Amino acid sequence: MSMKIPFFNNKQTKESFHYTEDNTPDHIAIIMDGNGRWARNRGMPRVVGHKEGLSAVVKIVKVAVKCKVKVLTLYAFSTENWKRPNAEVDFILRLPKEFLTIYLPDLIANNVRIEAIGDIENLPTYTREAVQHAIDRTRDNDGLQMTIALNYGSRHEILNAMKKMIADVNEAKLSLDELDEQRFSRYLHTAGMTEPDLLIRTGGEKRLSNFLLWQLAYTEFWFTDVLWPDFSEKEFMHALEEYRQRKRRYGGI
Ligand code: V0D
Repeated sequence: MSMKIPFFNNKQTKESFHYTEDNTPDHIAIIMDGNGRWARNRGMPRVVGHKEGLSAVVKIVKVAVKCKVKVLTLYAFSTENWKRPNAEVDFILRLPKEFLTIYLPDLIANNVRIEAIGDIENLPTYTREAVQHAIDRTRDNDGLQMTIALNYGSRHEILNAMKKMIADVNEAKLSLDELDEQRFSRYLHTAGMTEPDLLIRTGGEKRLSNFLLWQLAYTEFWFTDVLWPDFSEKEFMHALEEYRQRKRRYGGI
């Protein structure tokens, strides 16, 4: 049975009305695909779609806050994205600063904590510094955790985890007998995070594209043809509703 629970967060605004429904996923991962196509459909350059994608991000973050989702992990830039034309890569890597300049105060007002996963060290300084500033600035917030996957690739993450783990074995900090799934996952970028309950991919493709391969082992998948800039509260709520139905069905068998 679902029930609405009014709730005011510590920022006490009229808008900060939260409600919970049974079986709301705690952790949602999203592949935000379809930005380039959104622009092309309008006869505009691809980068216009990426920029339009920014407003969809903040919109969905706010809906997630409202639904009391605990973690939102967004695939913003993959290690494969470097293969795109230089000008597009450069444009995309300037988006975090642009996004945060506009929306960081709003995210802080919503008690959001920003985190990043991926190979952050190998990003341009302007990208890394903008993201690091946001992480530092939101460190003490205890509302929604918004994890940005930046320069992220899952196979790279797994291989890197394995290397660090082997180093610990060689230094006798870990023995092979005590190695299990739980210990291994501590070497991943997502160490300490819960695994996603629901994966959403917009833009019509039905694949993982090297996103969270280990972490998605038991996750429910939900795909939509809607392009990311058009993704709205309505589709997000639809995904949550289908997730709740699936959980209820399994529970009944
Ligand atoms: C482009 C659509 C938000 C997908 C959304 C550099 C691709 C817009 C961020 C963001 C991107 C990054 C860091 C942060 C807060 C937000 C972002 C990138 C691309 C990759 F702390 N949108 N966004 N980062 N796109």
